Order: sequence, then C-alpha cells, then structure tokens
Amino acid sequence: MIKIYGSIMSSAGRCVWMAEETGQAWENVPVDFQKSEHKSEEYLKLNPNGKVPVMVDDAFVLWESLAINAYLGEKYKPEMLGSTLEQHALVNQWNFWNISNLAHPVEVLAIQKWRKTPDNDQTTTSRQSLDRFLPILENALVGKEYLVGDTFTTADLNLVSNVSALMFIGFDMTALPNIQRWFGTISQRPAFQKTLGKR
Ligand SMILES: N[C@@H](CCC(=O)N[C@@H](CS)C(=O)NCC(=O)O)C(=O)O
Repeated sequence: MIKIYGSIMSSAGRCVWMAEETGQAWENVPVDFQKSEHKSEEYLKLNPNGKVPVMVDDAFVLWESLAINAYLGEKYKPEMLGSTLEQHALVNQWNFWNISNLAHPVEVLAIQKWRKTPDNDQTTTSRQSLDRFLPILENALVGKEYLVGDTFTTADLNLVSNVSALMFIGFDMTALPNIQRWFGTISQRPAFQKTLGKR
C-alpha cells in the first residue's frame, strides 16, 4: 500500500494524484500543521526536513514530491516517464525546471494569499519569477497537447499541479492561453478529478 503523508492542498497533492494515476491502492495520511505534527519526533523519522510530503511504499520511505512521483512512475507506470531516452531526458528537464523555477514562487504566493498580513515583498518577488518563467511554459505548449511527446508524463502532472494551485488562488492567466488549454484538458483526467480536483 502506498501512503502519502500531507494535505492535498500542499506539495503532497501532486503525489496523491500520481498515486491515483498508477492504479495502485493508496492512502492519504493527514499531517496537521496546526498541531505541528510535521515537526513531531515520529514524523521527523520519516522526513527529517519536517515537510510534507513523505511517501511510504511498503517499507520504503521517500521524501521530495518530484522524487516520489519519479519513483511511482518507474515502479508502476513507466510510460509516464517518456518512451525514449530523449523523451526521458526532456521529462527530467521539465521536472528540474519546475522545482528550480516554479514550485517555490507558487508556494509562496499561495501562502501569502491566505495570510492576514501578507508580505508584499515576497509576493512581488514571486510574481516577478512567475512573469519570467511562465511564458517559457506557454511557448513550449504552442500546438501541443502534452509537453513531451504525444502522451501524458510526470512533466505534465507536476507542472499542472502548480498551475492548479495558481488557478485556485485566482492568479490571472489571461495572457497564457496555451497553459489554460493544456490545464483544461489534463484537469479532466479521472485521477485529477478524484484528487486535486476536489480542492
Ligand atoms: N521540495 C519539497 C517542498 C516541500 C515543502 O516545502 N512542503 C511544504 C508544504 S507545501 C511544507 O511542508 N512546509 C512546512 C515547513 O516548511 O515547515 C517537495 O517538493 O516535496
């Protein structure tokens, strides 16, 4: 049984979605931030960073959401990693690009959105990063249903999870029609609807 610790509102959401895509049985284990469960001695044994997600697959423990999704893909759904060496490399390229350039500003914006007194400097810096990097994704999607090849890969899933968070906080996507179209198609997937789509 695959266990994913952390709310689907957090980075854990993309791993819960990926677990559902594999067709395997999975469980989403809540981690209550209000009670600092992610800093408890027991939790830190699973993820010493004190962050979500962490995955436990039988006895195997793994943290970092994109590493978890790569593992789940390799073990249960290899076609989601690209079907040639080059496609595999491109999937990696987009996943590394995502974690280097997109995931952090998206997370910061989402946190600031719900704060009573948002940090305007952090919001501005995150928006500047997104203004710089989202057009690169927008251009890569011109005339394409999926980012790499003709099939759905973890590059799509991991990036759509961030775009989904942006949509959720009402980020203005009007200048990004290809991203909107791509998101519109992928968010119809049953596994998305059953997980992130329930937010
Ligand atoms: N790069 C990590 C980021 C994990 C992360 O920052 N998780 C946030 C929630 S989205 C968290 O647990 N924050 C609590 C904390 O930093 O104390 C991943 O993708 O798994």
